[in-house]
Amino acid sequence: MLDGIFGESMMKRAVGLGAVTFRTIDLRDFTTDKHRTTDDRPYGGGPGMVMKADPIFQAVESVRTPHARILLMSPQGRRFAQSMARELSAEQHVILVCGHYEGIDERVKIGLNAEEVSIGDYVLTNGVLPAAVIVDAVVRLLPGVLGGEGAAEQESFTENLLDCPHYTRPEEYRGMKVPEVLLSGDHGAIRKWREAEARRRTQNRRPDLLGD
Ligand code: 4FD
Repeated sequence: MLDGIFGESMMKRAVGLGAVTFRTIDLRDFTTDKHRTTDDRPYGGGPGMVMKADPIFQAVESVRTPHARILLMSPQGRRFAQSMARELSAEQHVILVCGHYEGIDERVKIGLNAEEVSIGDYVLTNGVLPAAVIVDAVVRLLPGVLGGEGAAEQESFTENLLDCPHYTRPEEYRGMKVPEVLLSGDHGAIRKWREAEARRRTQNRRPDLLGD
């Protein structure tokens, strides 16, 4: 799955620019038993399986550098947001650990000094899609990766507001017109309209972004 994502055009451009390098490793390659077991039954009983500590330790230790930041994808984690994407885009080395099953042996988090990160309040079968979300959000912030310079900066969430509505040609489509102000050429009025629309949308859809 990750190799598919890393083969996507924005990722390829980023790699081509030398802005980032990727490496995927398979936890099963760090097991020692015949069945290449990465999970086991939970101590204390109960349903589901738990990711064993050793394959994860071995895998991470095979790639970690002194400055590496280690993230564990988990619904129990700190919530990923644009602010963290910005933070990670300044890191030298990020390692994303994608677990399966119900959970990961707690000693992995402590022993590897790993941070648990969640992309939202839902449970997926594994951490690969959350890791891909983080990679995408971070890579597009790297210098030169997005077409227009600064394009990543002037957008939704950089000032804690939702984005304003956008329009392109034609001026009228199926009876729906482009707001007059956007055709006016009055850049001051356009800026004010966009800001007011962004605020109105944020108030309606995401009042949490304005309030607390
Ligand atoms: N919301 C997320 C991350 C992982 C995941 C898993 C413990 C489950 C959702 C550790 C439980 C890993 C998220 C795998 N689902 N599933 O970011």
